[in-house]
Amino acid sequence: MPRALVTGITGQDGRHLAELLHAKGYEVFGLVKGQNNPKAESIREEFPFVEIVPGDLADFSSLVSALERSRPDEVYNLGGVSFVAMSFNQAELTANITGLGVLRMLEAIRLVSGEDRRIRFYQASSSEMFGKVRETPQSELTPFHPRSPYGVAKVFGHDITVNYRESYGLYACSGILFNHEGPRRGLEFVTRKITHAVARIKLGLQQEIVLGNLDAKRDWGYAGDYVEAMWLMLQQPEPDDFVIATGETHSIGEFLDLAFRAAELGDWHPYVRQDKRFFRPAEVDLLVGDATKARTKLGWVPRVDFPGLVEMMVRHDIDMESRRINAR
Ligand code: F7E
Repeated sequence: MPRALVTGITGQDGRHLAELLHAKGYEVFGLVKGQNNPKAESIREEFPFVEIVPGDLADFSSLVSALERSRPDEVYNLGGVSFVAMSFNQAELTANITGLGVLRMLEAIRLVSGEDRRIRFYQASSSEMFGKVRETPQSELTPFHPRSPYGVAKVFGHDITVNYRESYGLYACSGILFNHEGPRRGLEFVTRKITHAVARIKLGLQQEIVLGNLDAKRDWGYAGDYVEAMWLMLQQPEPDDFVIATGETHSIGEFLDLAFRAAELGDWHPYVRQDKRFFRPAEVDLLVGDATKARTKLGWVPRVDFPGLVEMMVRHDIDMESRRINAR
């Protein structure tokens, strides 16, 4: 039975990946930080097959212990600060966990795996590294120009992954994933913030949605499709880096169009208010990925399209909020 250690198991991608690995017959270990972390409890309830391993990306020795305990064939590093807006307020924390955390894990793998370099490593890199984009669409060859402390930390994580592969022969891959969403997305991210609010407006629980910049454009895919690409990257004869994206870009306005249509609410303009609070000090205006390499070498293709994604999220949130009302 192959064994995998996943950091960030309590997040959206961690949950999707835990399910995927379990279905493929893996023993799944999830790194969880802190004492009595309530998120660990929710993982135990939702995924009883996951073995929780205590540890923190800020603490090198805890990573060594986690590797010794889980003895993984594969490590998926999905942990860290993932909310770009928050990284502006907690830049040092973001650099430490999202950036240096990658180095700590790589170094722990190097130490624990010794000469045989058996452990395969996946780094969750991000399209935020492209930031103020130098070309469109963005591919593995596009230079980086990050626009947030998060993007800067991700560039470090990406570069150090490539460096450990080239320096020590580690099987280390970096997946440059464009935005990927779904019903498990946190409510702070714009897509889920919108679909959750749309559901509540539909059910008469809320009157408006307060948002920031509506002009930003993103390449949005479905998280369930994207974790498959992570796994595929670690099954190849040679490690490499891949852009994972749909190749389509849409504005927040277009997302609103589809979300309001899915809930049969009509025009969204009367419901949406903009507030400076949700604007960022520096913005990433346009992202659209070229995933040709992933398609050709990994045989990866996204299954859920943009309208399908928005509808899935709106439906889920209407069901969730309706159940809440009925449980009162
Ligand atoms: O923002 C704009 C905001 O927070 C998308 C993370 O998974 O994907 C994600 O990063 C856009 C931005 O995601 C609101 O200014 C407008 O232009 O949903 P988001 P993100 O920053 O693109 C990348 C690939 C990652 O790696 C990250 O970890 O939406 N926007 N109004 C808003 N954004 C939020 N959150 N809230 C608003 O009210």
